[in-house]
Amino acid sequence: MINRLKGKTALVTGASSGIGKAIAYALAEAGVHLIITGRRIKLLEQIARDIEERFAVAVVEVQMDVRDRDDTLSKLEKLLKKYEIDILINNAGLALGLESIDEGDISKWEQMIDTNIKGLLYITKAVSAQMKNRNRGDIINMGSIAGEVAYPGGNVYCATKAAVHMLTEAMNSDFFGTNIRVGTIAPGAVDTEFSDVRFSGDKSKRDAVYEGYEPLSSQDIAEIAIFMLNAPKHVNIQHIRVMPTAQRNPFQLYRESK
Ligand code: NDP
Ligand code: 8X3
Repeated sequence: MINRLKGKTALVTGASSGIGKAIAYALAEAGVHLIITGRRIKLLEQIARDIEERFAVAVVEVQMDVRDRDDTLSKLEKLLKKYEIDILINNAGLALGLESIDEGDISKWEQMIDTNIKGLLYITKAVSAQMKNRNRGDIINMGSIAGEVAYPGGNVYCATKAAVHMLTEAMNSDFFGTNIRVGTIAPGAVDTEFSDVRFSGDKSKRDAVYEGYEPLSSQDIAEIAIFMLNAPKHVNIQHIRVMPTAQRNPFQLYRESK
């Protein structure tokens, strides 16, 4: 396959674990220089040095809580003065809890909305302005099957991911006439720290999510991201829904019994 990515620069949000981390490694393997962000700076430092040792790319790690608008925008302003960002992976996100609306925890709702929607917007505004000036750039927004099908207790998380999907549509519309391409990846169950976070570290609840079938891996999603980004310039892959073969939708998950 032709490598159209070598020498580009990507900013990956939420690169300290799971899907974002796997995308960072896959981009590095393709020869892409990286700016990796997240709150857990120690993890980002380890990942950055490991990538630099293994691949011939430069990696800059930046501690960034995307909920903090002023800090995020000021760090991005500095980064954008120094780097030309070709690829933006809007991946940072989380689900918290699984309570029905009437029993929901408002602070959890706010954290999901502030991270999954508002954080994505702050970053996109800053980075896409530079992309527009350069008339080039690729943006991948991490959506979810949860943004297409609501399931019990998913409520606010599902709504944030539906917003992400609509923002991909909106960005494609706003960048009409430019070379900026925008796409969503909407996965079903991926085995990451996602369920540890959702269930506040409750291991039995987390393990139950992935029991009796083969979930998607972060690497599966990274391969899809590379496929989208490596497409020829005139090809804009706007949306990919990807599910484990055992999971056809949130309600049909085939688990092998022990
Ligand atoms: P992980 O929990 O493994 O990774 C989440 C990443 O988001 C971490 O790197 C975390 O970094 C970062 N993050 C969370 N909150 C913030 C914040 N406030 N500021 C900056 N970074 C933040 O889960 P996944 O890899 O699974 O999740 C990645 C994306 O994929 C999310 O958007 C999720 O909704 C989506 N997704 C996941 C699916 C799954 O089944 N796992 C399926 C469909 C979509 P740190 O803690 O260091 O800040
Ligand atoms: C993560 C997938 O189905 O747990 O977005 O919401 S799901």
